[in-house]
Amino acid sequence: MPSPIRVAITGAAGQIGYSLLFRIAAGDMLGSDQTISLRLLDIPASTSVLNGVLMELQDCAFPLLADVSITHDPVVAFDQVDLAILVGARPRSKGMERKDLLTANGEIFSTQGKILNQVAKRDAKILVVGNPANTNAYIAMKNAPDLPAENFSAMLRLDHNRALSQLAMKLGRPVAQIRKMVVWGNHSSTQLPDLYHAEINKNHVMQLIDDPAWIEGFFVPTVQQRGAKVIEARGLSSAASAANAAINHMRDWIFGTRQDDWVTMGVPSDGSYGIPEGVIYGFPVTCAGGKYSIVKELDIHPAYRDKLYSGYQELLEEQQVINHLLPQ
Ligand code: NAX
Repeated sequence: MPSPIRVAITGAAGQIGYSLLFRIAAGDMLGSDQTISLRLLDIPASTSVLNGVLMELQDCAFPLLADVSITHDPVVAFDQVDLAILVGARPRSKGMERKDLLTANGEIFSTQGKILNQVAKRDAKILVVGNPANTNAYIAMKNAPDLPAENFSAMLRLDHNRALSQLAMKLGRPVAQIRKMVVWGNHSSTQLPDLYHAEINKNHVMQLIDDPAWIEGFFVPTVQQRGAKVIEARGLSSAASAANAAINHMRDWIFGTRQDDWVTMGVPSDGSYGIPEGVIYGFPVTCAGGKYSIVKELDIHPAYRDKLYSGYQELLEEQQVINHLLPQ
């Protein structure tokens, strides 16, 4: 069996952490032939909870879990890591302005970016889940100038999966048959789920949708507002589905996307689709050999062109708030 892959997870005592760690340790992310060394990071106030999570991981006796350690020091957590999943972030508290949340969380990701820059493996793959995910990923990337920019990504896979499922339910077809979904832009309510390229058995799904009004009237708003609906129903934000999406994101990035398909990842823009460089944006990507490539030259639905740009503008507005956290 190959030597263990070192995986750091921040916010490990949180609710996404609780759904994520056990699946990773069971082999869902890296396969059943790969041992794993888990580095779990959380803040000192969460030490007791993290200790409980550690005990439960030990009690599972996972054959693939070579070792697991807990810490509140990111230098220890990120030391020589191959993969880092940055989940830990502050929730928005009552009365907190969005601007204050951006700054508070931005500070976490600027510190973690600097430390990853110092101690992570030079080819470490880093996924940011903590919100606002795109901007936090951008902050971490900018504070880690010695790591390749393309090794930083933000999670839009939950939005992508939500879009796949809504379409599958509408068509009464298995989700696995649907290919070429994309959710453009920011992981926020400006995100744009786009099914105009989607296919089932090489047929465009548009040929199968009998009431096109469903797209803008139901599909798009349902995907955009799904997170809020889950909070409304559960009293807590999405956790198991977010953990599942993080696993999907990492697995596809490492092992590759399937033939004739793509997935959505938040990645640094290269100017594709008129989105200027300088933001981390949700694009359709294919992955092979541990690298992603943005799918180019799709025909964008005319009504969507301005919407794609709105997502970019929102990301620029977010960046203005956290500009002081970027190396000048
Ligand atoms: P929880 O509040 O349950 O857990 C967050 C954990 O992070 C806590 O244990 C906390 O102590 C820890 N933490 C806070 N600051 C930290 C720091 N500086 N270093 C390490 N750990 C730190 O939140 P949870 O439901 O797990 O959600 C975590 C984040 O994911 C939130 O920002 C949430 O908004 C975001 N989400 C992102 C999604 C996406 O699709 N990108 C979807 C799900 C989720 O809403």
